[in-house]
Amino acid sequence: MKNHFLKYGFGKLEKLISEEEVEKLKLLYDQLLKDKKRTIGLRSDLGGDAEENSEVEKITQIMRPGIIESRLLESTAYKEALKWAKQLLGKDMELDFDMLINKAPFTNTPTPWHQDAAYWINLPDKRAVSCWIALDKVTEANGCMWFIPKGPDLTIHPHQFYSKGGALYCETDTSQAQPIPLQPGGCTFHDGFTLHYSNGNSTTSQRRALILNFRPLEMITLERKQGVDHTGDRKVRNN
Ligand SMILES: O=C(O)CCC(=O)C(=O)O
Repeated sequence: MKNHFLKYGFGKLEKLISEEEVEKLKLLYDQLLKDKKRTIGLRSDLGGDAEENSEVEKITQIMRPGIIESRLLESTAYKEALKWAKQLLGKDMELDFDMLINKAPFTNTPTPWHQDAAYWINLPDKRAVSCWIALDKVTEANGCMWFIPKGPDLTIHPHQFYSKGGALYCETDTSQAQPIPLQPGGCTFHDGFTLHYSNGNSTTSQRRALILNFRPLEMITLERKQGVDHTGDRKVRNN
């Protein structure tokens, strides 16, 4: 996995956490999804501003859920992902932020092609890795992750908003893109410069992902000094 990640910018683990752990996480996850009061200020629709009076978010994103539900932070998911982040990019890696991204049944809204680094401020140490943990079985039909393999390239392509208030997007050649289906408890890792995407959910069940992002502790300190804590509005910060 490490060789693949370092060579292509992404990797996959069949199992990061046990089925029992997945079940515990799903309970906390569903409580947060239902609770619009508690998640206010951290929650938005990655699919764009929800239509007025619409109850259904196209893609629910909840940033830093560990702030409001500390039991998440006790999960072995956080411990195991951190172990891997250190293996992949060095012992100084620490959790920068966590997030939940849920695609509800039949919401049919893709997460457009992008690089995470476009959302972030420009930091001197570019090492960063996101661990995307599937809590449901993920397939092409409900929104598994897709990646475009890359070398050690740190170019950030120009990004723009895909829809008002929604996700960032960049034009790219997708001919080499690879889907990564997973069982619950499996995960992918990608670096901040790897282009990735997911299809909309066209199935009858949810597609719940817990995403943990790691970077060097010194860079997290630098971000916080500049007021960046991964809450607040989405912006292109790094082109
Ligand atoms: O879950 C998704 O659809 C997209 C996730 C993503 O873009 C990320 O983890 O960086």
